[in-house]
Amino acid sequence: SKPSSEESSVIDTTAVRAFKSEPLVTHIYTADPSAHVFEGKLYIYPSHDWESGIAEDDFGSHFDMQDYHILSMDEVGGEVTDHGVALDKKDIAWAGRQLWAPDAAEKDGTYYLYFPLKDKQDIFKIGVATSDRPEGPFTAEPEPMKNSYSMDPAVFKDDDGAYYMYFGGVWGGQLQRWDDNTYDASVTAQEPSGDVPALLPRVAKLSDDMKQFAEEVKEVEILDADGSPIMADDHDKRFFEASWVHKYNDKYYFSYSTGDTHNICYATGDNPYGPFTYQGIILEPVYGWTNHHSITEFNGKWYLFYHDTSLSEGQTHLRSVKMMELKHDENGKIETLSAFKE
Ligand code: FUB
Repeated sequence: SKPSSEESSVIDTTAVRAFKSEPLVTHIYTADPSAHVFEGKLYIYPSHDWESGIAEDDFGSHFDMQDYHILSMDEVGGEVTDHGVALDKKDIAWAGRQLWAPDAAEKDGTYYLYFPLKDKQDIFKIGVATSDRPEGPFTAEPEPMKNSYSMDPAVFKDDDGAYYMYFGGVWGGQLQRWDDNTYDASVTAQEPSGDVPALLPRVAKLSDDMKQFAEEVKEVEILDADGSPIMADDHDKRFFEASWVHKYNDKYYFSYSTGDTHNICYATGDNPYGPFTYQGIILEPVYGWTNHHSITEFNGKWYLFYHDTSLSEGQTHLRSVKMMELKHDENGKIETLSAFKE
């Protein structure tokens, strides 16, 4: 059946509770924070939420973002700089609508901003833009990345210097329309249900110039503890959107959002392609429908970057980026975090 974002768009019992962290900036709304350490500083690549006036629907039409602003800070708890507009939709030749959750990478002194955007046919693709500075301004390539689709790109650099892009998102992110890397326009917002495996995120190694995939896009398997695939009806655990990969003690941690059950979960594996085995929840539901994160080490500590709607008092498309410390225990397990004080 057709999912309804109305049913659970605001988890209102949480609204009255106290928040553990404050928004990193309050002069604009920011979301989907991808954090990286570049040149010894913390850079955050968020979506830039604003009030477009577009009505909420299951495809996320109300998330009608027009540009990106990049944030940076020299130290945790220090001043946060907004570097202004780093890339504007009007400067992207293939743009239709909706600049969603971006990510960034650096190679040989060039910075790459990866962004999901619907093309003029209203199909999500992934674009790339370059700059010689981490904060931009970025210049977009004239075409989206070949064979890219859906949204929420996350780029992971492995210790051997190879870069991998993880991507995909269900419903508004259109992943349910892609099977075997082929688009099926007859599928709208339905995702599989019943006794079948859930939809899976995608991965591909990046080319040397960082602007294309170097190989065919593959599915990223997420297995339950018993080795069986996570099933479509297991909405507490199944992949929905917001892929992220970090490496800790030689293990690969694939983390993601479960969408309509609002968890950030993680699964671990022995190589960048997976399979990844489900381990648990990193971040419980936040205030607001979407839950989207990144995980980065900075000056010897690990941090979780996330967002919520505390500043807009629950408007699901007007979010604010926050951060808090994250801990791996002696067995590599990540302690479950709540965005709320006890
Ligand atoms: O910001 C738009 C979309 O909301 C993102 O792409 C999703 O991950 C969700 O956070």
